[in-house]
Amino acid sequence: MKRRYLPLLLIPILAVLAYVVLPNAASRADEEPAVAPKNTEGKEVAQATGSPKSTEGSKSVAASAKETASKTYPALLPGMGALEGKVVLVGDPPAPEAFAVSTSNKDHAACVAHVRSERLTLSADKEIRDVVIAISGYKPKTRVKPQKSAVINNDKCSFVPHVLAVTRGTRVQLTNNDPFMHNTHGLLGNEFNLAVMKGVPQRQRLAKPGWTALQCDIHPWMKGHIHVFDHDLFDVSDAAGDFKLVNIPPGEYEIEVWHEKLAFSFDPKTWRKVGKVKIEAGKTARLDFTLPTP
Ligand SMILES: [Cu+2]
Repeated sequence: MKRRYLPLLLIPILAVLAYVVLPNAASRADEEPAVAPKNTEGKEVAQATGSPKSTEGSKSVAASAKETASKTYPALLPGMGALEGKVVLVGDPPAPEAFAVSTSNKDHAACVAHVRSERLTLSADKEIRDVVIAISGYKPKTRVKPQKSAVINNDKCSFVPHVLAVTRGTRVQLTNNDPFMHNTHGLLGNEFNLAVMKGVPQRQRLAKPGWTALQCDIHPWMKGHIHVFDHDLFDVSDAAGDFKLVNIPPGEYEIEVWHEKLAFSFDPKTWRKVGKVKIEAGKTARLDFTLPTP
């Protein structure tokens, strides 16, 4: 390789370092704790974006709760079992992380009221959103099919959902609700960089299994994650910390998890193991587990 191209090699290395190191380096803030408010019925809801005091923030919270409520799972097939459970933080929630929307950013005014760090989103009962739960080392007998639908929306300067898990080969649709441009930049596992305008969705095939980090280069605080699996026995916990895996062949399995802040791993082989389960045909096993506060 010619010497003048060598500095180009530094670009992806610096991008990865910035992604991994900077959020951890920024730790102290006067931000409100990342604990969700209760809604009028006393049920906890996700504090998806923004201050709960602002009108726009309240709308976002309502939208997030609705999104969670509408999550559906396939029907249980004959001879198969299921697993469900809840993941809760044990210990005191950590201090909120510093989170800054640069005042020099052209979209500062449109974004600042709505966004916050989503590296740890808890309900009022410390239930954890965005934990990826999977059956460890599962190898399906037939090659997994791509999912028919998967969407990441750029909404009020956040990726929604913050963490997406899909089967290998799925084409994720990238949409934009904001009246200005975002770009969705995938790093590590699946590399891509697509500009996304309102009303002009983009599609990206996710061919590589493993972790893909997402960022928007126009709004550098926008971060997200995609996990791509070679099987379909996984889920991402919702705002109430709940998850469900359906159509598991009967047997004994180990369950492993990933979380951006509480159970982070670069390598799918080193995900945190949280328990063993026995799956029986026609039955739904249960595994509730905790993750310790960092
Ligand atoms: Cu953006």
